[in-house]
Amino acid sequence: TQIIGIGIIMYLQNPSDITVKFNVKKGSGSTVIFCVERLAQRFKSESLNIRACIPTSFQATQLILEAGLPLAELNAHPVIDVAFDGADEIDPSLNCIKGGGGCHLQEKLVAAAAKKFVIVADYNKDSPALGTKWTKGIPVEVIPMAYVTIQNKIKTLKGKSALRMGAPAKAGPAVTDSGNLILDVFMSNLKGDNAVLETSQILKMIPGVVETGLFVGMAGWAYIGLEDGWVFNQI
Ligand code: DER
Repeated sequence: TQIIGIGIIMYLQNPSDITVKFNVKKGSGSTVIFCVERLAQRFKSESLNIRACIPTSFQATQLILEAGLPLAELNAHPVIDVAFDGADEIDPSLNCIKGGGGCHLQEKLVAAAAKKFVIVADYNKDSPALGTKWTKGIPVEVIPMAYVTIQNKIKTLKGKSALRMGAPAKAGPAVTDSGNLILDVFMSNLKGDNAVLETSQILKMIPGVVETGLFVGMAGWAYIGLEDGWVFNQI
């Protein structure tokens, strides 16, 4: 019995059994939907041994419930066998930028609790260096009362940032599932493992930063959907 995550985390029999053939779609969390659908299908038709699915967001919770999979929470299952999630960009070492959908805090908590973290994404996300294809900055979740001081600190580090807004769905800033704000941060060099790790550590050290969307050295596998519908398995 294992645990898996897809913007969700679940217990499953064998992650290598999961072949996901998905269309190319963009947006926030759209790719992992195909993964959940396939898991739900196999859960029903093959009695796949999924004990618990742990969501990474409100949206993932809805997805699990709609798919008829067993919903659970991280505190009840702190050790996860496999986590599946999408990404906004993936570099050759499988470092990722996540948080386009603003849920990277919970996504990282779930991924960090997983023995295996698997990315499912389309070929547009496969990149030689982070920041090349995803040009909207590194999503950084921050404590609301400190967002200006954090922006100032980022400036002293020669970076730039923008407060993510909720429009058109909401006036004012986008608010995360944990009640925080998001800064989209532009730092100069994200090429290579050291640069990514260093940037992640520097940002994390700023008081008031809750979590960054840099997932460094966390993913062990990536299933990359190709234009012709096939999936490339990158390890
Ligand atoms: O929000 C995120 O962290 C995800 O990486 C998400 O942006 C991926 O979404 P997509 O599969 O719809 O591109």
